[in-house]
Amino acid sequence: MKIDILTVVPGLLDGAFSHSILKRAADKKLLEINVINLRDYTNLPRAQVDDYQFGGGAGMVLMIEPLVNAVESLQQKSIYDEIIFLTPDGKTLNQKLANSLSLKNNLLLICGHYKGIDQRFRDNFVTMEISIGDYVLSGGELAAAVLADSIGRLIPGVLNDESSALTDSFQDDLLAPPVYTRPEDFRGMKVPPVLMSGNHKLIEEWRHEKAVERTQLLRPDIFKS
Ligand code: 6GU
Repeated sequence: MKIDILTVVPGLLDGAFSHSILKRAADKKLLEINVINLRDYTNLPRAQVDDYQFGGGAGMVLMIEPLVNAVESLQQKSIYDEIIFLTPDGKTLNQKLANSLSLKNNLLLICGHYKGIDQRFRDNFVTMEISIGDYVLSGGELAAAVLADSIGRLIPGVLNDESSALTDSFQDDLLAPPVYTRPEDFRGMKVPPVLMSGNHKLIEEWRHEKAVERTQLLRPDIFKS
């Protein structure tokens, strides 16, 4: 899979994908992430990409021309399955959406900044709008990083058995059960004995029970009996 990210602040994404699981995905050639600077696609002086909004009001708006120049140039090399604009008024990201996007081959993520982007670009070029939650960020970059991470780790072969996506919180509408590692007793705080029993069936039952308990307690809104 390839994910291209178009931004006016490429520095915000420096290093976001060069560690841990997404680095492994890149090393295994399962995922390629390219950060593209929108300023490379304007012909205006001082690499201008934004302007005042018609009708007045505070805040700059990303201009349609550099955005379209960039998209059309990138489309010479890639056929995008989705052109996604990251925006607080988009559809809220959840695991189901990440799962479905992880099945695509080519995604283009567009990061907004300032007051937003020209509506004509949204109407005519964007195919999907995604938010990462009900709060406002200063730009779409951190949201794009969250989205790319949530998608990238789901690509088959990226995670190994130990970190399998199948046991994640939310994958089956349950939060993950608690986990423990050495030592077995830290200052009198002990690991639940069932985990030391060696009985895998009992352990699986206990984990499921804890996952259900946690979900009912912490996220009654997602709990299905
Ligand atoms: Cl995608 N962008 C911005 N600027 N703020 C957000 C967001 C996106 N998702 C939640 N807040």
